[in-house]
Amino acid sequence: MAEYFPEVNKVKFEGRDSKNPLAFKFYDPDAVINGRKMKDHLRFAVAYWHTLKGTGGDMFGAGTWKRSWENAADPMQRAEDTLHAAFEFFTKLGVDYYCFHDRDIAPEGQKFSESCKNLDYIVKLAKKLQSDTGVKLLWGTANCFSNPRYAHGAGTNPDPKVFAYACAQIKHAMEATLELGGENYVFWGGREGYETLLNTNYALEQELFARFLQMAVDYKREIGFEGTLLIEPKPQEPTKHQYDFDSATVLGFLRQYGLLNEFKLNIEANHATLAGHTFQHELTVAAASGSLGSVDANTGDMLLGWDTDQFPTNIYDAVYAMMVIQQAGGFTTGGLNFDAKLRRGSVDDLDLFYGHIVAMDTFARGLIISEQIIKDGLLDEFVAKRYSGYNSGFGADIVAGKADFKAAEGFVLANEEPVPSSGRQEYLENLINSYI
Ligand code: XLS
Ligand code: CA
Ligand code: CA
Repeated sequence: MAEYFPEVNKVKFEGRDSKNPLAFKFYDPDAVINGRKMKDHLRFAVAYWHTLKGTGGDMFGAGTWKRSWENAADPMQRAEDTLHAAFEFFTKLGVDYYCFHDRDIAPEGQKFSESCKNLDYIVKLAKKLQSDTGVKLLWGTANCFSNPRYAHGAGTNPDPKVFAYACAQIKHAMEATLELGGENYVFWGGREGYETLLNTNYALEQELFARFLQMAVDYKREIGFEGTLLIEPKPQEPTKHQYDFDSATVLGFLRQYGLLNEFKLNIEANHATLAGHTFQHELTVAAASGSLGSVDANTGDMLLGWDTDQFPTNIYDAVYAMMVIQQAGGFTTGGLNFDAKLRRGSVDDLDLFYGHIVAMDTFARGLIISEQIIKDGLLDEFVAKRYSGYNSGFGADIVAGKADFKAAEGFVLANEEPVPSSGRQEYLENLINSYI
């Protein structure tokens, strides 16, 4: 069996003072924090598409590297070699999970039936490698955006033939996910949206999208898939306006169509910033509805307005994200999937390790620091005090739904003019800095 990363042994935890770039400084998988192992809090996953299939290409130029696992002329042989390289990478890096699109792991055939056959063959091999290594599938998904047939969308396509094709493709990808014990199934609607309203029946497309998702829910029940269905918001790119714009939009849509209990959200950091929000905001909105499912952990570049999918290295972002995740009770079926790709100039295979190691260490620090902040309780205490007026008197009546405008008027007449008390933003920012 070929070895694809001969220069790397298993990446180990060596502690903060280590100067070894192929060791973890903060991520100590079996260390217990608040009764749970670090690896079980963080549930790291590798994204097959970027890590195994990325080429370094962008819209201005061709790929800048060619991986040794992509050498075979026959596409099925290439898929097999890639799968072996993938599991070698997962085990050497020490992640417990991976994620894929159907077309990442197996090539699309001339006909739908051939595509299904290709996928089934690779799924069988993946199942064996999963059981040999203990690596698990965090989520599967279908690529319903690359093939030209999806130019005008999948579940919102004006042509029912394409709608049907997407359903059939997702049916098969759900079956593959079930077969591999996947813990979630993701819907990212890259082309569910519009380029111009001049040719778009917006109302019908919304209805179609709801029908599409309901069919997925029905099929999930039919085959006994017990994982979580996730929707991944993104405001645009490739589509000018994507229907799953952000957390709030998706939650409103799900509520409107009675689907709120059927789906949770997969929040991607870079998509949050594209929507004009922070990562922390998107996580908070999802968590407030009990809909925080999983996370695509990456980052954009604040000077660039597109989806650069970089490896996350910002400690503050990781701390704020982990605070929301942990306060929402931590991950159940979800995890932290590194939907991140190397910069075009990072051309070596080894750079794949460096990218993941810094990302894992960043979130390990995020976890350690956020747990300390939560445990000390100073921030919570401040927030609780800020809203304490709602615990009694007229405030409690408001929360209990017992107040009305007339009662409010009576309350105002009987009380003194309200004066603002300090929100203490700078004090709190200083408090956070004291932990970092
Ligand atoms: C693209 C998305 C995509 C989803 C899975 O921007 O991040 O990769 O995560 O289809
Ligand atoms: Ca993503
Ligand atoms: Ca992205």
